[in-house]
Amino acid sequence: MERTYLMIKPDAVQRGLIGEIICRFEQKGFKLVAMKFIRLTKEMAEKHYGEHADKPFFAGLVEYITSGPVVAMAWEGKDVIAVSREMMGATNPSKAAPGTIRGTFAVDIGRNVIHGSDSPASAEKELAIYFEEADFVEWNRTVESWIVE
Ligand code: YYY
Ligand code: MG
Repeated sequence: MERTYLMIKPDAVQRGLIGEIICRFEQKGFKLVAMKFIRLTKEMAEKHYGEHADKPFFAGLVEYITSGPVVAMAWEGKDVIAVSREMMGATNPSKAAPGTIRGTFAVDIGRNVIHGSDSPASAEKELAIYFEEADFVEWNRTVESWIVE
């Protein structure tokens, strides 16, 4: 089953949106398989956002993402990588469709409340930054057959 890395960013934690955001992925039918409440070190942040190292917003991005605790999560499910990106909405909340997470809870690209892996390769890379193999919990959801045929 496909896995992705989702992270509730410091602004969403500060604003009391942890429950709201987790609720959406639970209700959709995705399965939580790992979760940590942590504060990123500068090294973790630079690794996570390595692809943006030469962008003008990089320093501010690292400062923001390390400014307070985040909720680091691994979620599993059918097409979870692409579907969770759709549920998040566009990177710039002003362009994010109403009803998406960013479209509902955010207005500024620098405070866009959630991160989600954008491909299988980035999911693998990002999950490895936050989790060891032992952190992933194997569990059977009793409703599984009512979610996936
Ligand atoms: O994957 P996603 O978070 O939707 O966007 P990315 O293009 O990977 O950029 C990562 C992160 O950087 C974005 O969530 C906000 C921030 N950012 C920014 O502050 N200013 C930009 N012009 C582009 C991205
Ligand atoms: Mg990205």
